[in-house]
Amino acid sequence: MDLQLYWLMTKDEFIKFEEIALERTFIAIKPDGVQRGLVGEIIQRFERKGFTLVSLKFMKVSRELAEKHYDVHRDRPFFAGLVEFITSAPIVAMVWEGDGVVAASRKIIGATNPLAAEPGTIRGDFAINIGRNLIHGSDAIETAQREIALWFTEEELVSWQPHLSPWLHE
Ligand code: IDP
Ligand code: MG
Repeated sequence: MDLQLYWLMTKDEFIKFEEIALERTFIAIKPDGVQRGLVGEIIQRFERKGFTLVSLKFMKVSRELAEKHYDVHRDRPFFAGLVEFITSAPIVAMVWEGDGVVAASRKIIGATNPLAAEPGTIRGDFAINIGRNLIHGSDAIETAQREIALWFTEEELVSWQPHLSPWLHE
């Protein structure tokens, strides 16, 4: 974004610009990430990359929400165990925003099987088992939209103008 344009925009104009231009993704730190004390470490990786936090909540997940979230996996053999695990202890649900945030988050997270995940990714650095892979991230823009709507109300999504923006974008 043009630096001069950025400073000249009113708050309403910025919010409109943001709605048109910015992508959002749904990220959840699963119960193993919380229990292992990795919440700060995980959040820091998204923060220092330059993405913007739009919402965050610490919560126990209901069976209904877990089943809806993982609906695409309903017929897979691991579905019951996955729902059991996600509902077993608190998680951190978040929305992050920025250009290309959906695909970039998947890279930050790493491959589904942590033993195949590259070092430097969250799963590659901190996990060893597919059923304890610490974190969820939406796999496509449409999935992100569905998941954000499932986990958050419109009021919980905070549009704001990070002062770092001109130092992160041309
Ligand atoms: P993703 O989290 O990398 O998007 P998905 O294929 O969408 O991976 O699977 C959702 C979650 O289900 C995984 O993160 C993992 O926790 C769990 N899962 C996937 N495949 C298996 C499996 O073969 N055994 C046990 N758990 C699995
Ligand atoms: Mg997935």
